[in-house]
Amino acid sequence: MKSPLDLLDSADTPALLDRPAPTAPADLTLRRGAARVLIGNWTGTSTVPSRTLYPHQWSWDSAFVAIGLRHLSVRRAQRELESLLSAQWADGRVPHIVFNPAVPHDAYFPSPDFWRSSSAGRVAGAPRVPETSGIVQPPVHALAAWLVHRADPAESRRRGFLARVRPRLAAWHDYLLTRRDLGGKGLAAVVHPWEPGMDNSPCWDEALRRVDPAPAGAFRRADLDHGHPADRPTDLDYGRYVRLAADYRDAGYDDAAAPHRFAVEDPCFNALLIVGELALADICRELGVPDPGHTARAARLTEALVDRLWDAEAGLFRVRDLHTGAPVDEKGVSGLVPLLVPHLPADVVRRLHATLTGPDFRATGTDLVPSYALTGHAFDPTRYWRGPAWFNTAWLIQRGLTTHGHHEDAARLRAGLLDQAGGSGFAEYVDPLTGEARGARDFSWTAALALDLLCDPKGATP
Ligand code: 9WN
Repeated sequence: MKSPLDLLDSADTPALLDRPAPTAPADLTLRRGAARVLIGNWTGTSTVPSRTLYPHQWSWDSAFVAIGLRHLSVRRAQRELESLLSAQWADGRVPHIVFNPAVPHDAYFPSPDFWRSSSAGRVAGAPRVPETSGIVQPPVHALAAWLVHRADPAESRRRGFLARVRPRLAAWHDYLLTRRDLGGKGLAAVVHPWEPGMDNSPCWDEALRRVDPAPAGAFRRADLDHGHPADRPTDLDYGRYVRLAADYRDAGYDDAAAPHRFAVEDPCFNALLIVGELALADICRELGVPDPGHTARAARLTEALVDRLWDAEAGLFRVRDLHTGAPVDEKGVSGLVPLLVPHLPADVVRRLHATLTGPDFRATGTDLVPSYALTGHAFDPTRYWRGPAWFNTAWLIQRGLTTHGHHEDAARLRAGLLDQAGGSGFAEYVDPLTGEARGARDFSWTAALALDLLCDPKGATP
């Protein structure tokens, strides 16, 4: 029988089969399983997060997928990122979904006829084709581009990969640092709970209470055709998501004109922006072009992140609600992800590590990190971002632990991620108390990030 790796077309994979494969049988099985998922979810130009639940291209998913794909096919990883970036709007935003025109509208909600990017987003600079959503997701792309380059620098140079993506990545970050600096203090704001990628985190509850939900009969959820209602956001949450997205659309996706009834500064989103700016500085160095200010911007953003979002008493970063101006009194995994940022004050790193391994998140063994504090009043082990443990946040925190020299903790988390990725059938997320698989299976970023940790065991390609 053919191995999944043999199914990759050879034009795509010049260097693939030369790569050293893991030798332990369990690792080999995991690698084959992860490759099977990524090959199965490949559409020809990009990778869907899940064939059933998410049948289009998602922004931060594609970045995570590229990070794993680079170990299978550097060219395919490049294509993953470039297909996403080719849907970038003229104002610099990278949309959170790029729709596949071949997929029927009722396969996912909200569909292209809801967002109407090519008409409603015309003035903001949406492309004529493809249709996209009008909101964004966390900026993991510059880091992904840099890691894809590092996987095979010669091939990347030969194809001019970094030179092509750099201007688009820089425009993307410029959009976030200008039009999205809604608080005026140097951080990027998110204007919809889908933007930070952690849709129904309790961190948004208070801000969402201000939003009148769209009536239940005004839309039809497609997610419940595939996902269990107990694992997914509630109808009330969905009504509010729909209202916020419709208001933004009706304002032409214009950040200055939109009502933005939901506007928050999120620590994970901004930490990824900092790491992305540092990746852009590396990219400039590699291309031999002067750094137009990415290093300095990363330093300013780091200062603003600590200044605006660090809660010394709680020992983690908080979300800041721009309507009340106050930090949100909830402990989400987003508040731990800034461990990724290299130049944090030593005391912040020490406290973050203590919170991560303390009673709220209990990351002392091989369990993945819950998306919300185990001790929190809204903790729910099965419902999406209200408790379940996700593989992308575990990967980010594992990288953060390595960045700050916590190698043993990083190795444990890595072992847990690999074990649970394979053991759960590459689940979208798991119950943090039992490890039981939840959400979609054969989920792309779970496979990609497991593959990455298998092939880059220290989990920290510089
Ligand atoms: C809305 C695709 C996306 C992820 C998000 C995750 C979920 C979408 C949804 O799926 O969000 O964007 O329909 O629930 O929360 O992080 O990018 O995998």
